[in-house]
Amino acid sequence: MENSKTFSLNDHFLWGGAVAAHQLEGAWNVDGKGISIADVMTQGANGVERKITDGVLDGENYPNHEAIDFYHLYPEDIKLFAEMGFKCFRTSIAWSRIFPQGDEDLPNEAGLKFYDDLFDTCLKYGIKPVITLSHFEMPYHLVQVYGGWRNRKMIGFFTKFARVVFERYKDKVEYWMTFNEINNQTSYDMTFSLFTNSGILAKTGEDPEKLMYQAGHYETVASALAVQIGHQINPNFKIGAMIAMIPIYPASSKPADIFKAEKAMQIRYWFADVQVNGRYPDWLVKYQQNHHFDLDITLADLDVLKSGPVDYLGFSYYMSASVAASESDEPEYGYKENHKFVKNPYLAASDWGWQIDPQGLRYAMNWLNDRYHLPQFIVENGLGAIDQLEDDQTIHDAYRIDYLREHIRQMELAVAYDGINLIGYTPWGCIDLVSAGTGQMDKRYGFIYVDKNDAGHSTLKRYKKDSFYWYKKVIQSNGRDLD
Ligand code: P53
Repeated sequence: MENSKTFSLNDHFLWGGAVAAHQLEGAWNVDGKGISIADVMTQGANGVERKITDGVLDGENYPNHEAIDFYHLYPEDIKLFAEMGFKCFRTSIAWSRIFPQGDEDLPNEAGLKFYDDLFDTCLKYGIKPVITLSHFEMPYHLVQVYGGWRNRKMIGFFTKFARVVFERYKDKVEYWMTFNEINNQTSYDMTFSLFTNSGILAKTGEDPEKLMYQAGHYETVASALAVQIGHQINPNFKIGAMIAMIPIYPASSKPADIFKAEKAMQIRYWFADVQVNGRYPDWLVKYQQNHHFDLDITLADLDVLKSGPVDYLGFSYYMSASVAASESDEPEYGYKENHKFVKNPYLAASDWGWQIDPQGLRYAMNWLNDRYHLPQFIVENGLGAIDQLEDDQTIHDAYRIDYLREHIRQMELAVAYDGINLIGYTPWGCIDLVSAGTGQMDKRYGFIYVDKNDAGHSTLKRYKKDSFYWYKKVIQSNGRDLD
């Protein structure tokens, strides 16, 4: 399929892996770290939601408290990443290590020091840190006292945090992202995602949709300000958006299905529209007026949005979805109507029901390029699966290799034939970690197995899976050898 004339990943292509602080660091209350929103979420299971508790309660199981103890074990883990040949490593900075409560004037030096050491270790191996400022992990104090991102004060707390870490790591980090999967909170069941994205728990009688649009406004303003601050501190910084890219297809070629899919895409991608174009899309201005949301959006905010567009588009890609029109659809195609996904008969799904669609990645890259005309960075992709540690300490994860191979193929086609300017590729959970959605350890993504499971067994020992050796070969050959 591939021929050398059209093969075009350049020599600087950033192969690597991705994680998030709260999902692997553990050490939740060590060296002055404050409680984060991830610290009050219990372990769920496949099909069983995590609970959000009122603070940290005795007798509950909080998987992020220990996670895989990367906080103490990272030198060994980075060494394994280096052995695979990583050029970059995407992680996040736990906001609550730097500002334990979020509203202090001065940062916590021990937290800053941890990331200095972590980034130095990466750089020693020639691995560039790629850093998300906020990955589902704001200080819990900001939820309790200010109500999370429903409050305009959050813009100030976030930009203060951004400024401190930009200053501190300006010579160690070049690639940044502001908010992880900022658009994840557009999902229909907003209880969970409003909390993980925005630290908001809707009160009785409050409209979660309105809260999402208000939080989303403050977050896009904060993101644009962070882009400006970052560029002042180091003009070479590349500061990106980060969206959860789930293309939504029409279930059929029926015009009503096609139009509904278009509306569903508009709803899902308005965050990126604002972060890239520096303005609200027209449909959303109308929608917010029609619904009398009466949001706090000032003219000064709109100027800020204009002056802080992102440098590149980071996105996760795991799956696609589909929608079908129904008789009861309103002409407006409102929020809920667009989130009733139907099964795609052409696609298989993971054990967690995520539809596997490698070609959808190429489709997504084209769609994003046509819409945004920006360099792209695939900062998450992967298969959550149950792995078996054999008696001889091997893990045969052929299903994961198959998943990644097919996605990398499509990604390479998009570069070779569609002209996509792709910066890099960092598969999710390059070492097993705590699932964001379910809080499980048993839902694994890694090239490196961590001996810890949902039933409570844990040695935290690391083992190389078959995919470890495979990915090493992929990187060594710059994506040519995918067998
Ligand atoms: P988990 C939903 C849909 C797509 C991506 O997810 C998502 C989510 C949230 O669960 O999140 C991203 O662990 C996220 C990571 C997360 C990863 O995908 O639920 O950025 O933090 O771990 C995989 O299997």
